[in-house]
Amino acid sequence: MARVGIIMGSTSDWETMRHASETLDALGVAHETKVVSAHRTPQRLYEYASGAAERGLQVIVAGAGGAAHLPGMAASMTHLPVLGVPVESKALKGMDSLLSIVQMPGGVPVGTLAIGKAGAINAGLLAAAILALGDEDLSARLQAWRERQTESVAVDPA
Ligand code: RP5
Repeated sequence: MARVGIIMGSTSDWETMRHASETLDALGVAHETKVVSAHRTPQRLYEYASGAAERGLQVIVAGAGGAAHLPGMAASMTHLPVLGVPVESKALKGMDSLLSIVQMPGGVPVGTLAIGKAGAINAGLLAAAILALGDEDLSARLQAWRERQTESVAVDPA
């Protein structure tokens, strides 16, 4: 059963959001991926976010670009932690996405990550870290992942 729900505003976001999915795959975290648009499919968003906890999801990762209301609207309809990934937009390079996602009013939090691929990878890692608080096996896998990353960093630049 999926523990993390990765949602995105458009199929065009998949190139970015697939990195969150691949990170969760690498850590052995069951997850699902769906296109859910705050603007184009508001009813789908309502049903997804309001039913997420009941379906067993524990964390939602939401990626969107431009006027990126998806993470905030999802957070308004669930008590689950919502991690927002600003997708890089063509017109404003993702600054619009970032500011749309990060500047939530007090009371409805969205954990906002970096713009683009780095943010998607880190959303996967952060979702895993949240779940690892109550899952020793996952915690061990996450620590091993971090150790492998450390070991893979070259000492010499060339
Ligand atoms: C947002 O509009 C999506 O999250 C996407 O990043 C952006 C552009 O969507 P498309 O026009 O490519 O479908 O809703």
